[in-house]
Amino acid sequence: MKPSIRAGLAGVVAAGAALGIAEVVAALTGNRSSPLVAVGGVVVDHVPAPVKDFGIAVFGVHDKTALLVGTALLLAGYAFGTGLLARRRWWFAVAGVALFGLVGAVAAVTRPGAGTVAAVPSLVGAAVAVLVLRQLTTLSARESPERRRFLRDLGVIAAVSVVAGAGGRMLTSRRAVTAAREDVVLPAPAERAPALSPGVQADGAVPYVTPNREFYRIDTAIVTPQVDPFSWELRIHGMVRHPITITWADLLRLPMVERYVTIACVSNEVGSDLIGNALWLGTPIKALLDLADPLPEADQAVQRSADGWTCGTPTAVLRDGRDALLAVGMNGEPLPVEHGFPVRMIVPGLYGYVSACKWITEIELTRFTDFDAYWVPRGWSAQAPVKTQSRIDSPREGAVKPAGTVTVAGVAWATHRGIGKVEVQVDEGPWRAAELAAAVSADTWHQWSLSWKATAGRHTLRVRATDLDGMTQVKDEAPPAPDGATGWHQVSIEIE
Ligand SMILES: Nc1nc2c(c(=O)[nH]1)N[C@H]1C(S)=C(S)[C@@H](COP(=O)(O)O)O[C@H]1N2
Ligand SMILES: [Mo]
Repeated sequence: MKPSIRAGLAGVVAAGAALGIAEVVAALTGNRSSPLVAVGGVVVDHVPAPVKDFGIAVFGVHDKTALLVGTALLLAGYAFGTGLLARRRWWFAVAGVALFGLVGAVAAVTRPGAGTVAAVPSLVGAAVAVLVLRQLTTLSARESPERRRFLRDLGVIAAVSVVAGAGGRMLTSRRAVTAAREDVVLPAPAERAPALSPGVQADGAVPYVTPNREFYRIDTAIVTPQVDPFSWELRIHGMVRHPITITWADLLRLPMVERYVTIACVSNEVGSDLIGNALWLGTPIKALLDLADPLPEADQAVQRSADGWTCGTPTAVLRDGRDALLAVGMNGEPLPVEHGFPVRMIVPGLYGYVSACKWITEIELTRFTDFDAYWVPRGWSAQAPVKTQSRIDSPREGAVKPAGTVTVAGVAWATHRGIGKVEVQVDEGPWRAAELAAAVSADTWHQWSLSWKATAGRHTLRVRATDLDGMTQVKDEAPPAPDGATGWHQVSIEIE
């Protein structure tokens, strides 16, 4: 490699290190202090209109990408030149880096609402660039084997810079979305949920309404998608007569309803807890679908999230009048980020993987024969109504209790069909009807309880539910795949 190329590369990597570190510092001092974001903002604000129009005309919708690529090329050229300078005239190169840092700092400090602290990321970045440039220039000037060290250090510093930059940007967007969520004011519902009667809660069962912090979470996201509500859009398209796109502001103007709905994961094992009941605030999806006017053949509504996950719901289910909601609120607050902020789907009666798309950005009307959503090629059914299930919450497996009256309690669900009865069996004795607590609607779980006169010894308690169609929970044990576990939950306990 020619000495001049090495020197230039050292300059480019030093600039990369500066930007990477600056992103990390910016994540701590606030989004707009990032030199990239600040300089970008200044440029966008000051580009003369004809240049902007030219950019849009030439690059079309990609004008932002073109701006970014153009800026990166300019920067790389400048950094290459600085690297060349560093070989012969070190202090000129330092001045070049300082100028680079100063531009970032001034841009950041003069952005609307910024304080002097906004200069810090640019200045720290410039300092790091000087150190990196010093190190690489020294190595590059020496004879081999130092040259090999030059290449190694170059690579390591470049890699660390990329990781730091990406990590910093991720942290920054996380903070920005958290702040945006805190500022959200949810609209008042056109229809409130009825006040909960104390009769919904059975002693010994989990809370009838699951607090957000305790609500189960299932998704494929390695890092939680950070979706800014103000750039959020939902596109309804595909086999429709009138494709539509709505923004966050459009959505919040639609009539909202409040509904208690229990959602469950298909992966829930018998007796397990991948299920929760919340008060959702949202707008019925039916009205939006009616506007888009799906073609009669479009039997599948595929929902797609900001991170590309998909699920397919029967179009008919979304339009049959049930409370299928495009939801924005959960238990009185905006959706928590990990539960889909700003917008998700909630559909009573179907497992989450075929209905409850979080961070939703798209609904594409299509046919089940034409598209398999995320979990279908992985061995799960395309159609998945929630199976009738029940669970004993107390006593717990392995509990030791004194003889006398023991309250057996838990939850039962057959969402959207509703629970008709719950029965409990002690050992191989007769099935006894449990007392069924009230429930707001067929779309939520029911709690139940039974007083049992416990005698000394080891006992097995079993539960089974029957839905309002008269179908009793399936006894045969089956694993969750492909469309939901079956079997009766039982616990073994000891009475002293
Ligand atoms: N974007 C996205 N949405 C998703 C998923 C996902 O992986 N990605 N998982 C689904 C599954 S399998 C379930 S059970 C529910 C869980 O919702 P929760 O995490 O709010 O409880 O979300 C559904 N929505
Ligand atoms: Mo799930």
